[in-house]
Amino acid sequence: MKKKLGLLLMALIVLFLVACGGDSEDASSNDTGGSEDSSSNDTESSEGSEETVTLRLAENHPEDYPTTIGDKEFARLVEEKTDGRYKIEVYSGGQLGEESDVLEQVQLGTIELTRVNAIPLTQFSNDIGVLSMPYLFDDEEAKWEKLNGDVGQELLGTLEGSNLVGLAFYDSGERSFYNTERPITSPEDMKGLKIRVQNSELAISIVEALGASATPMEYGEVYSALQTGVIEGAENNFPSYYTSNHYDVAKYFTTNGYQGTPEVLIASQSTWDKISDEDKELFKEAALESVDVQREAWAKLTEEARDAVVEAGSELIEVDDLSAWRDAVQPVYDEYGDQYGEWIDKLTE
Ligand code: GTR
Repeated sequence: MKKKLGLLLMALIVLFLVACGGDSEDASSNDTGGSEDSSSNDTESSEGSEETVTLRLAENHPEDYPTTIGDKEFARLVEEKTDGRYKIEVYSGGQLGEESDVLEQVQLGTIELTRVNAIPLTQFSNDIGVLSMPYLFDDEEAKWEKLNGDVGQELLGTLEGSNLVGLAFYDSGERSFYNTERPITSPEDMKGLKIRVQNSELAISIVEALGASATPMEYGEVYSALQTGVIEGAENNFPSYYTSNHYDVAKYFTTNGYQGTPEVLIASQSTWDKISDEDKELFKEAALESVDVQREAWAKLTEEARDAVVEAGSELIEVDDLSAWRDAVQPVYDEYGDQYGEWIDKLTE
């Protein structure tokens, strides 16, 4: 009896050991699969060895749009610099939601990274609004020296406390007005037009200073709003006007390039807090190094988009002398000048 019990006990011990061994193998292979398939912020496995952490980056533009090209270069560089400790998967085409929903999720940490325009960021850092002041920058190269340098980093730092961490700026050229109604040659022609704007007080102020009425709306809703007459116009750069097909429904494009707001690469604070200081530096380096590739793609698509919309029948109303437009937005400087004075000096001196 004793012998039988002893054998049973031994068999149980062997079974237990086999089961444990099997489990640990499964667990580690599951971990690797899991972190590749879904997002995970755990930097270490249960054994303490390092594994790949997969992060998702939300992008609202299509696959071959310049910001997506920048995101992918950032992803490539992060993977390379961290020796594969981090992998970033880019979800383009708004798969993860519209810009403001994505921003909320990034704040919550349910999406780890995103690329957004700087205008919607104004609701989290007033200071960042300075980048959307009309006719702020005269010289593109000087602008990029500032944005890629200390002033740019200082501005991104003003997001602190909003659960968003700004990593670098991407090019978004200049925004101009387009509409379904008529050729707009001067600010007076804007009177009474219903214009879609991004979700920002400053964007509303600018459009109102021009005598038009501003309707804040998500980017993904603009095409049908133009088509159905809910709005009569919008504003954006050539690449967005083209790839969103807005040119299909709003063919009068006035080249008054009134706003040079850049794009921004953003990390969630909760993701950021889980990254080691060394790796944070590598992320920042990767973000800044990806800017050149993004800007090159930007310049290329801007040309192509301009040609393509003209080819498709858009009417470009060329504005050579911007002085009337600059005068018309003066009330915006009267309203925001004090608030932004110091930043304007830093960015343009
Ligand atoms: C684009 C920008 C998008 C989005 C869009 C908009 O230029 O790249 O992220 O902000 O404008 O007007 O909503």
